[in-house]
Amino acid sequence: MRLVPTVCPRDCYDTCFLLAEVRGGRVARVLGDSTSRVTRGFTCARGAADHLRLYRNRVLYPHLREGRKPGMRFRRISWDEALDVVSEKLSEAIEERGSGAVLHIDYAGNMGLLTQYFPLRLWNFIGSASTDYSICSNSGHEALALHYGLSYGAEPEELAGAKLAVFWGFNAAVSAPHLWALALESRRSGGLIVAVDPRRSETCARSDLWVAPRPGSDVALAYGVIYWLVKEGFVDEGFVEKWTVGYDRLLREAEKWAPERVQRVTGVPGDVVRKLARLYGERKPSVTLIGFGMQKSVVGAEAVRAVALIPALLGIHRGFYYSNSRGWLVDLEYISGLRFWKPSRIVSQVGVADLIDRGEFAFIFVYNMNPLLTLPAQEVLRRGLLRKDVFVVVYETHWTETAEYADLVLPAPTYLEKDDVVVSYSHGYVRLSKRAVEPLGESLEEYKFMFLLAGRLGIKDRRLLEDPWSVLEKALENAFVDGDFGDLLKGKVLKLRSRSRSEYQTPSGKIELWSSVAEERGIYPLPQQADVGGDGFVLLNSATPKYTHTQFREVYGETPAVIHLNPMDAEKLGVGEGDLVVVYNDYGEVLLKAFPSVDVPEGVVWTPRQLKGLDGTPLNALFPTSVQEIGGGPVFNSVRVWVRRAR
Ligand SMILES: Nc1nc2c(c(=O)[nH]1)N[C@H]1C(S)=C(S)[C@@H](COP(=O)(O)OP(=O)(O)OC[C@H]3O[C@@H](n4cnc5c(=O)[nH]c(N)nc54)[C@H](O)[C@@H]3O)O[C@H]1N2
Ligand SMILES: Nc1nc2c(c(=O)[nH]1)N[C@H]1C(S)=C(S)[C@@H](COP(=O)(O)OP(=O)(O)OC[C@H]3O[C@@H](n4cnc5c(=O)[nH]c(N)nc54)[C@H](O)[C@@H]3O)O[C@H]1N2
Ligand code: SF4
Ligand SMILES: [Mo]
Repeated sequence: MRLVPTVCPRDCYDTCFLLAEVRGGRVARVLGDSTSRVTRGFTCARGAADHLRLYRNRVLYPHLREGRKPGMRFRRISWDEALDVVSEKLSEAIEERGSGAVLHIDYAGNMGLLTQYFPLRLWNFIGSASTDYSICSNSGHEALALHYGLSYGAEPEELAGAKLAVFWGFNAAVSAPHLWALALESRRSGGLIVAVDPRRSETCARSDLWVAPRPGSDVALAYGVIYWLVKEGFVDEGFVEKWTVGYDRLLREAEKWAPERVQRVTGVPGDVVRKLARLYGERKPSVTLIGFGMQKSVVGAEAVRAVALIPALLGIHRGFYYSNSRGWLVDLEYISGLRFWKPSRIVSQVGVADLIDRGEFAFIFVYNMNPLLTLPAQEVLRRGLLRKDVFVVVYETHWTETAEYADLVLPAPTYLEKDDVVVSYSHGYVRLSKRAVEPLGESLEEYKFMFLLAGRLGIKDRRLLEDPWSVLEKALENAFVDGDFGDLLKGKVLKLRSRSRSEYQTPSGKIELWSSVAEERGIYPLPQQADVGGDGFVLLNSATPKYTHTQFREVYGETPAVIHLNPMDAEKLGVGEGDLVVVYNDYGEVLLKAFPSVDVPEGVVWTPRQLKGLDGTPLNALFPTSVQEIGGGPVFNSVRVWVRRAR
């Protein structure tokens, strides 16, 4: 028996240190590793099931399509043949239609530097089209940029000693179990936890105070809090004077948010808003954790802007946590090759279905992502991928819905089968993630494939062909506080260096409550509450404990095709528990099973995200390709739907 130190590379806040227990050449168990100060020896239901997922539903060999699309009839081929096909189709696309007709679609299925970033070198070298990576958190990053410069903030360890942790639109009990555990620990020294969420999420249920604004009304709520901070003298005037600009303008705006108006817009009783302000004023230090979830709405970026202004008034440097990925000194541009080469064009990831459907691409390479369940506008996307003039390659660890639309499927090893380095977007602890077992079947590391393909294409550029570990060494040269790349290779745990918390990369070098960058871009310099009223139900959809997006269905079965609605709404619709309902809007319809639940307010429905309906239609058929003004992010939590009983 061997215990191999690895790191969970999934798109998850926690980036756990894990131990793979290897017996007889197979991974028999995956355990939490107690050497991490943040993730401390326990795993979630997903990490603990990785040894099962490793051996199920795997793509083990290259496969070329034989049957029609969509479908799963493929012929196994050799890597040699696969490389011939890819290089031929790629060269043909570039010759006939230019490198802008080649598109790579990828996200964070595995966040390893060698898996997620390094292989981009080839695409950037070729100058293919890239997406803008807007599907998840970009709008919030750009929102914070308006007021703070880079978006980094508090680090998870600070939660344990916080007197107040506010989880704002962030269901951490499910989406970040280790951050949540640290927050729970703060209770031992008198810390309090508040959750702000329209529905009673797992996090709300376990918090000391649950504040429930209407979906999309967080700007009003934040102004309501600011109003009381000012009225009750909780604003740290010395800090505001020294570190911020635009306080007068913010004050004038906040004065417009008297308690009655805040209550009218948010639905939150006036005394609760005041209580939240008092908690903020009296309990320091506090950390405000802003969720990616809340941010994925038509008013998401505005909400992030507004909430992030609160800590500045309390006199805390960057007293929020959103994502620290842009605060580390890891040279991602060097790893991905963006330092040397640029995509010929950058297209909206959220809106890419429209472009594919219009026939803008001749060659599409999908990897590290399962867009056929996770991107919006599924009907359009599917129609686009069925076009005769596009060749689709899917490079995957597992057979997915996206493979059903592929012409060629390539086998990738999971993190348990390769060495890599994973950088977390919350905490700063890094160690080498070691291969536990050899790659299964003929699965091949992404960077090796990149080199082979470059060879087939006759590319000889020395920078492109640089050894991946030497690239990582350079990219991490100044990254650590307490060691260097050599230490990392020896298995040491290192801590990432973060930029100073009191450094603000704004034009004034201060926290710009009134954002000059926004003003220049024609965006209102202060956060603005838009009218979010409308007909039908607001569809909220969020992460559930057993799945990372569409992963782990191999272990836990399909994501439950359910919808939760308030019992009053259920009664009005004549819908009882377990009834089949059609959930629909202008974009599509999905068949789901209904569950009345008091955890969901009237006028709102909730589903697990990225599910497949009972009729096979993806939930994401219900979402448009429209994007947020700031950062181009998706609108998954502000789309309206209607519900009727299925006949
Ligand atoms: N188990 C699990 N964990 C995950 C993931 C996973 O798939 N599974 N995915 C990871 C990834 S990629 C991401 S992006 C994160 C997402 O993690 P979170 O940021 O926690 O996002 P969600 O789970 O989408 O939703 C958070 C909460 O926002 C609430 N919300 C929706 N609209 C509003 C609003 O207008 N105002 C307020 N105040 N709240 C609102 C929802 O009701 C929900 O409870 O999770 C990461 N962690
Ligand atoms: N309705 C709705 N849709 C959403 C969201 C929402 O809140 N609501 N949230 C959005 C958000 S925040 C996100 S982050 C996206 C996530 O969208 P995706 O990234 O598409 O989500 P996953 O299902 O995790 O897909 C990752 C894929 O990468 C594969 N993979 C894992 N490891 C490796 C590897 O080492 N190599 C290779 N080649 N492949 C690997 C997995 O098998 C999996 O199929 O979904 C978005 N879609
Ligand atoms: S999915 Fe997240 S919580 Fe679960 S093991 Fe991986 S990093 Fe840890
Ligand atoms: Mo995400």
